[in-house]
Amino acid sequence: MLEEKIKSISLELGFENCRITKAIIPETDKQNILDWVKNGLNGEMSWFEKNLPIKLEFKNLGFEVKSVILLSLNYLDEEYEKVFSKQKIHFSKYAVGEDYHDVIKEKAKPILDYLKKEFPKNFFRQGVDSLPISEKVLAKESGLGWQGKNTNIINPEFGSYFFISAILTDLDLQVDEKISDRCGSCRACMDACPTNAIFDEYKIDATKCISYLNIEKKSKLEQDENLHSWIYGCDICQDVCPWNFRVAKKKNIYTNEPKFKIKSIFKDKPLEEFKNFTKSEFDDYKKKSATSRISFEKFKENFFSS
Ligand code: B12
Ligand code: SF4
Ligand code: SF4
Repeated sequence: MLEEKIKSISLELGFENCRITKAIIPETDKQNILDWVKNGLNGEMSWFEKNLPIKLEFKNLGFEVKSVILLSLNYLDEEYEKVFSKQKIHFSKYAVGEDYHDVIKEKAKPILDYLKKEFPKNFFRQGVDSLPISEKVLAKESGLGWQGKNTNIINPEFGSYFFISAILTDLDLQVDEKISDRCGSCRACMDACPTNAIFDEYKIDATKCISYLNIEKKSKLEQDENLHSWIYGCDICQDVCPWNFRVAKKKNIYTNEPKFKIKSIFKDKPLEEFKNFTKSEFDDYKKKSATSRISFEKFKENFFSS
């Protein structure tokens, strides 16, 4: 069966999970996304609004998208705690290895090759954080995980330290079932968020999120915009989640992807010394790194605002 074949290739390649859903964004999610933008909660991420017809309706993608294959790849390196836990400033777990966009694109290539060979008349498009689609909504619909109150997708076995990649196709594939929300009465992420960015259950004001402030916000940080010692991204609402620190940790769920291992530069010197980088040292360090989203000036600003 085709769906089983796609899943077995994905697992053989090292993806931890592969699920399938229809290319449909449920009405409640559509409305939530529209409200989010209407209320300006996307801040300076104007690229988010530009592509709403694609995000909500899969329009203008060059073919009629019928199904979406969702892949997940764990990124937490088991050495992370040892390398970073005693440091005074913090660097997010998803960005200490090689650039996940490149790594996942390369890793998923054999799936695309297989599909294109078997179905030469059909269309396939793969992306990770690169196509203007709602990866979390599709992941939730496919049962890759449920959407937690911190708004990340959580899997009952793997926790939430994983990337999501989607393959869009005009093939009509058999879909998987959703899984239930297992947050229950927990509010740990909401209580721990230092900026109150999670202002209500399942609702995030990106303009307050540290990950937005230290990566996506292009204008200068305001005096009251505190990065709470995070130089790149923020992991607090995931670190306090029992599905990560209790369940996944107990099962030793770490990345199996060698390219997500912590780059040696992080082991050679403490993070604090990164603030002395010259522009050329920074450019060198940024090569093949997930930190390529920020400029030298932004990187420096993050140090001085943290
Ligand atoms: C924009 C964006 C951001 C923004 C906004 C974050 C956000 N929550 O949307 C910023 C810059 C802040 C950000 C930060 C991070 N991001 Co980001 N980001 C994205 C991006 C590009 C789009 C997400 C999106 O569509 N947001 C729109 C809003 C409206 O979505 P939402 O908050 O999930 O809203 C839903 C819920 O609120 C729900 N809802 C609303 N009300 C209610 C009420 C109830 C009762 C219920 C049940 C639900 C519900 O409905 C909404 C629509 O579905 C995706 C990639 C992609 N193309 O999808 C990556 C993505 C979501 N990011 C990712 C990651 C890893 C992160 C960080 C962990 C990185 C870091 N360590 O710093 C943080 C996490 C911060 C957080 N708590 O969310 C991963 C998440 C993987 C996972 N396991 O979930 C993604 C999927 C990238 C990838 N391909 O792997 N990100
Ligand atoms: S990533 Fe940090 S700032 Fe953003 S919602 Fe989570 S805890 Fe709050
Ligand atoms: S910390 Fe608790 S409420 Fe937040 S996402 Fe995890 S289980 Fe859900």
